Amino acid sequence: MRIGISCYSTFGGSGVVATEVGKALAARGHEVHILSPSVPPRLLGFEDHVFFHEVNASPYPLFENAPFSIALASKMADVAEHHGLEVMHAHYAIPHASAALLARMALDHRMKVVTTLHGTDITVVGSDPSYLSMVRLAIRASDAVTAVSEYLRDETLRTFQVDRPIAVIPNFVSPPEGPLPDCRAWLAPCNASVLVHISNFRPVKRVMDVMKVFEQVQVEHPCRLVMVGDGPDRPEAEAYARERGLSDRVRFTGKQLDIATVLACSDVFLLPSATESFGLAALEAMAHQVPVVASRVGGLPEVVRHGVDGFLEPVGDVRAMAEDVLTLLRDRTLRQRLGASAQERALTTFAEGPIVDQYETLYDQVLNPPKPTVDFGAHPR
Ligand code: GMT
Repeated sequence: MRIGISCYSTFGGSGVVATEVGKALAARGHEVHILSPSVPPRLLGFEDHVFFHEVNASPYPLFENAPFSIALASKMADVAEHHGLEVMHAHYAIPHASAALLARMALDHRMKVVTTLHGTDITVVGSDPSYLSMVRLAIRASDAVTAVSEYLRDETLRTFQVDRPIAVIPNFVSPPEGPLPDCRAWLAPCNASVLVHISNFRPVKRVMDVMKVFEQVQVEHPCRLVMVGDGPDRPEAEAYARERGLSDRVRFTGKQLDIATVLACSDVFLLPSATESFGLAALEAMAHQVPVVASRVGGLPEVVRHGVDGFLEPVGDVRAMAEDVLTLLRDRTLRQRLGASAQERALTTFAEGPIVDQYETLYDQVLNPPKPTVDFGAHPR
């Protein structure tokens, strides 16, 4: 098949998933064209059957903001026309799905549109009145729609009051590639334990809860906190670390491509989000045998089993999360047991191969829909 994949290039789960799906499909021999404002972080190096197309919205004095959605739709139509794309897979509804529908019109429906909903495109920004009607149209008019968790599918049906099938195709992870450098010695000297948080530091991630959990834990157990990523709430978290005298125990790494090295030397992963449709970062931690302490919210319970792969607590319950972390840090056997079961779950239930199969089957279905059966009624004799 010849497949277009449209996604954001910022550090974030939807771009990661889109790129990994694209690479996996290319490895199966499909021709994959990735469209994005810049090269997505996971699209490193040269990959056979993968082609990248940069989307640029040219400025013009009349524009207050150059219309990215139109430039994206235009690029989709051009790439589809010149490379004979059969399917455009839009990751994140705004604006990728709407742009794909425009491109499909421009191509007189010679290309199918598959939309994958990721999370805040439904739960936060997508339900904002300034976007809602177009997100609803994108959901109704795509040839197929997928959601990354059952929670997100149900939220989509409820919020947008649409009546159409939405396939749940969860996110996936690959086994860690080793050997990885051992950074524990310099990250956490004197055998201190390592807590880690990875996100885009937006309000939905509640990074101040991460700081407060760590603050409580470090009073009772020697540990360090590694904060990976960047975003609007990083300055507040850094200020908190300074004001509370925690700076020598908290390391803000900024955005990192090599999260595997950090995860390989971490003891607990923290994800106290206000909402999370899936929690890809938690799944990546699990793949590295790192148990997760997270909020019991959204799709997280579909990924992390409470008491089996980690612990889930109500949103904002910093005390309970700190207790869970201490339980894990104090009991090495428990931590190893939860870490092992987390890894087993990540690499079986969320293994790349069977999940990419589901996308491949879906493309096949939109390209070759079952023929409607014609009922000629009973023949009168
Ligand atoms: O919503 C975001 O934080 C951004 C979005 C993305 O584009 O990275 O993340 C969402 O999609 C990820 C990949 O499917 C999921 O793992 C995240 O849970 C989801 N984020 C939220 O629901 C907050």
